[in-house]
Amino acid sequence: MKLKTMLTAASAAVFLSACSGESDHSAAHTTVAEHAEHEMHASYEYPATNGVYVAMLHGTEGNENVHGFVMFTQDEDGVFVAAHAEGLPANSVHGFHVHEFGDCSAPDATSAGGHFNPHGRDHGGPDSEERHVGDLGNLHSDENGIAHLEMLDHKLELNGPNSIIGKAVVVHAQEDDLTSQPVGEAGARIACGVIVADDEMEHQR
Ligand SMILES: [Cu+2]
Repeated sequence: MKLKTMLTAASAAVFLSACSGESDHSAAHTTVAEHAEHEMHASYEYPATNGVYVAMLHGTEGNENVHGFVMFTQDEDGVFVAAHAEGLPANSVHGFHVHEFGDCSAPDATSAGGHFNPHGRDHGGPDSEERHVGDLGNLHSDENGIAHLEMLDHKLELNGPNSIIGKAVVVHAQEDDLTSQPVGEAGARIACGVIVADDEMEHQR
């Protein structure tokens, strides 16, 4: 776990420096091709690490200031999730899920579909027995609008038919109450990113 925490911190630093130097980083990417090109560019300075899956988060229309990333790695006891987002309102809470389609091309990210729910369960929180596989709870921003979350999840899978690879991570405008059906009343989608293998992004250079 210590190694992963260090890796996360290093990636966050690289991400931030890459961001501040890129004038077009927060620009809206209206086509899939543009988005893919941006995704490749944004990932350029990530360390090459096998078995790491990353979703680069891009703000949806009207939320262009929001950006960040989510990393997923297999751990002995589950899937380790490290999320970092910036450009959020200060001291706010935002629903955070894996959605069923790896398509963030719609301006409002509705193209990502609903929560990833391969077992047909009810919506819940990350610690609920009854939950969608994609139910990851909430991101909490600080006074600077920065959110960071590290957690070990026991429902996500990175292999097999219910793998989250190729799906999308979505951040919502409002708090997920973890109980309301079907989506926790988390509101509009403010950021979205497709989950891809970190080493695949390396190959796309
Ligand atoms: Cu969601």
